[in-house]
Amino acid sequence: MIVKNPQFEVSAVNKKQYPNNGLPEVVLVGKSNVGKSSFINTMINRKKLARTSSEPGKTRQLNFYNIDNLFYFVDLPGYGFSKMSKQEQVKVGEFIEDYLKNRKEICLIIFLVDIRHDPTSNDYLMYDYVVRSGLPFMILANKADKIAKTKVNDTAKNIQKQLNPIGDIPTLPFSSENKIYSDDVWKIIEEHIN
Ligand SMILES: Nc1nc2c(ncn2[C@@H]2O[C@H](COP(=O)(O)OP(=O)(O)O)[C@@H](O)[C@H]2O)c(=O)[nH]1
Ligand SMILES: [Mg+2]
Repeated sequence: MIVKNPQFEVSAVNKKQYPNNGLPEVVLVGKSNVGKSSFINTMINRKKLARTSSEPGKTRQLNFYNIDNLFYFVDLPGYGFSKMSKQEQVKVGEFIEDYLKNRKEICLIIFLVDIRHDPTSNDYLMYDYVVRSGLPFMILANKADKIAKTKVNDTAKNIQKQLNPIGDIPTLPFSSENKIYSDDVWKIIEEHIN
């Protein structure tokens, strides 16, 4: 897909601020710094539309990016942010869970993990939220540029084995630094927004 006119639309801190035009939503989920905002920028070919690197003060907001009036990328708050208090982490967890459970517009969840590491305990917790939401999702093993090219596919498969031993959830490598990975992800997105 060639994106022509991506627009940042709204940072929502409560449901009333969510868009109400019924466009499907593709949601980015993953721990802080895993690359959710960078993913959006890479897919839409804009260096800085989505704001990268996390801001501890603004954890409980959803950022909606309108992609050519076809769908939204929704940037969820990251979890596992070390500077966040336990209490705040619980609140962020509830905020995310509520959105995933109740938002009818969600058509696909993109679950990002870091290809360089085994999934963390927070990743497993979040994975369970996503599974329990019953929504379609895929796993992206991000920052693939950080490991040897020859190891990328096997490492992504290994991450899938850990999170999804049954092997029914599409799992692909990704890198915001390297366009070659975006085409396969676009294919899956296009299947879900139509
Ligand atoms: N090498 C590399 N760095 C990345 C990649 N994706 C994100 N980053 C970097 O990781 C940091 C966090 O990215 P960001 O998109 O803000 O993560 P978010 O907190 O999940 O939204 C930034 O310094 C990015 O430049 C990637 O695919 N490869
Ligand atoms: Mg971000």
